[in-house]
Amino acid sequence: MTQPSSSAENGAPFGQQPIVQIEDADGNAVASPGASVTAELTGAGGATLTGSLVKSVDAQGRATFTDLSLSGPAGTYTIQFTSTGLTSVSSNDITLGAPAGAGLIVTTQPPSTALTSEVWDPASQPAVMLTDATGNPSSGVTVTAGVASGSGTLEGGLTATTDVAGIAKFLDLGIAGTGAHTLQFTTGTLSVTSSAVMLSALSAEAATGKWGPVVPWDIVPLHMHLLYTGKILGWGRTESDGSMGQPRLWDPLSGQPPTSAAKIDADTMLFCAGHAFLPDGRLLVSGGHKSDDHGLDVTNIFDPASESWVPGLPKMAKGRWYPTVTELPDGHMLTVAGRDTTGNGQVVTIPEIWNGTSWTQLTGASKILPYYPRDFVAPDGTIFYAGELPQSFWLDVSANGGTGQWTNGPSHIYGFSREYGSAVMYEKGKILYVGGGGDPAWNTPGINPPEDNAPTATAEMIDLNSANPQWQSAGSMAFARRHLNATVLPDGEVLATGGTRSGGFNDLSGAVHQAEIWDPATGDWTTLAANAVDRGYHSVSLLLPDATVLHGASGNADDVGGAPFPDQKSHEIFQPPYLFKGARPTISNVPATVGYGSDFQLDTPNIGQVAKVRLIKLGSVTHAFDQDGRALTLSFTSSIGGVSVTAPANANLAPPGYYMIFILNRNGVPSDGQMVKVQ
Ligand SMILES: [Cu+2]
Repeated sequence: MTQPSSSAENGAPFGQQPIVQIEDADGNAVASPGASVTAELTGAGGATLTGSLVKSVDAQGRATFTDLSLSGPAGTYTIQFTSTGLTSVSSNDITLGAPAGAGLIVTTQPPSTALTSEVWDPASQPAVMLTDATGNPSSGVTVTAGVASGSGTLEGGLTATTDVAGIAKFLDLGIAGTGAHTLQFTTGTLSVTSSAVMLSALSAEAATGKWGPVVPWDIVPLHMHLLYTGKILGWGRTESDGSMGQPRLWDPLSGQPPTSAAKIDADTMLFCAGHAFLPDGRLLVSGGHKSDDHGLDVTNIFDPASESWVPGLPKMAKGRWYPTVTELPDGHMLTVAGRDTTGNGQVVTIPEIWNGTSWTQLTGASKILPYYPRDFVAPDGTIFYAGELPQSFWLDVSANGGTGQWTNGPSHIYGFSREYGSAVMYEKGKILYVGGGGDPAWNTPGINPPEDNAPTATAEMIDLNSANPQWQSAGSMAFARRHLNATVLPDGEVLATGGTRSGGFNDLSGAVHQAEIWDPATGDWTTLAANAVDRGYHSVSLLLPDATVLHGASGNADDVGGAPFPDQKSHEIFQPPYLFKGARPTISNVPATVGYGSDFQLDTPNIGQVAKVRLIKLGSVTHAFDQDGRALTLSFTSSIGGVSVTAPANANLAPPGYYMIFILNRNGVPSDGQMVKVQ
């Protein structure tokens, strides 16, 4: 190789630029078409290597660098040159001189291109170095950033303080505006101007989000679960030949399509069961399908570690078809309602609790509830029934000597039953119930709730943290919907997908394709992009670790009310607007397990950019409801290398098990979710 200059002027290109030759083991030049060489500064010292750091080799296998320079504290540095698959090589020592006189130089330039208001990636956050009249670094001095040219507004922390090396590193800058801008950094009488940032407007998708293509499955995956392994377990009613539907296990990261997902047979029909995750991440499935309106009394558990069903589990006292399973704070599992094995489709009135080895009936707590109750663990540890009935109820499983007791709660504003509306706990103790209603013929034997023929666009919310919780308006969607799915997003907003605005059970002539999003800060709904496929009865939506939402299925049902329900053996992926607002923060490390009330370290390169930390339980969705869904915002403080996050205070707020943890920047742009077990 040709060595770079052995001494370098601070901030100026080397007089002699390095040339690196690729050679074989015997020292012969090798042409190596397509190869490139990367230059990187090694060793401590705090200087920055700038210029074109990656060079493609020429026909003789030579990489010729043209504009490398060093800036920063005076000292001795070496440059390492690497090329994929080859032994790297280091330069001779380079002596960097002190900067001349008192001065301020830019050691890390802002990005050359960015989106308006984007929080720039940490590697593109500007840094400047301040030296005194003798050329030594000046520490502890505040440097202020501003816009030097361009009409935009600088956002983020506008001051930074020099460290012992004289470096002031900015952490979370961005510019709201379009076109070319430069930054000015000022301290005292000194100032320096950065290279240009060319800013682009946001794409339309930053307002509407974007739907991906229709992805085929072999089945209608109308029950769908995100496992802690990152794989998705899904099942429907039937196979293509009409035989009993069997679960599929699909790994979205495998690159393989869902049609090649492994089929993992269960020995009973899991269609129309209830389900939620156990504390250890296994999936508990309560009941299943004997015939329409008649359930099975079986217990099934899927183990994501062995990717198999646990055999020989004890049965429930009653069959359950359309029950809801809720994980209790103590890790036991509550199953409520559903239709029995025998009789005339009557509701099972007595809940049962799975203690890990067997079921116990809550004989003190008898109530008739419609299909798939929208149940949640409240902050006080009781169960809150949010609907579908207009009246809410509380279930205390420990009352009556452990036999349970229901008490009356507040009523919805909407006067009709919200059947096949969707409900989510989007924040600690806060529930949004949206849409539903619309079929007077869809009766629950033994009760007669008021039913309108049309579904509703209205939404309501309740704060269970308050002393006297009451349902309050949460605005209205642009479209009335029944059979919609509500999904909590990492940023705390709630996405509504699919459903139909027609009256009756599932008239898909009114299928709604536009997604809508609810902002809890404003209470406003915003209409987003439209998907391609009618997805009504038996559709699902599931938040994935990459912060997208899978929306799929529909149909695979007996015809109710004379309208056809086509089988939709597919899903579509929705990228919410936050994925179109520039660089995403990343989580580099998080503990595998966190204990209630403890502080834990979350590592991120996005120092100074974290605006929010969110915890979201892995979804277990069917029939317009995520039975295991909940999300909460965690408090944090900055720490070395990231943030120190405080885990949920107790299991009422976050029942034990697997959650995804996300960090978000001030624009609400989320990281990928990392799996963490709360215990
Ligand atoms: Cu169903």
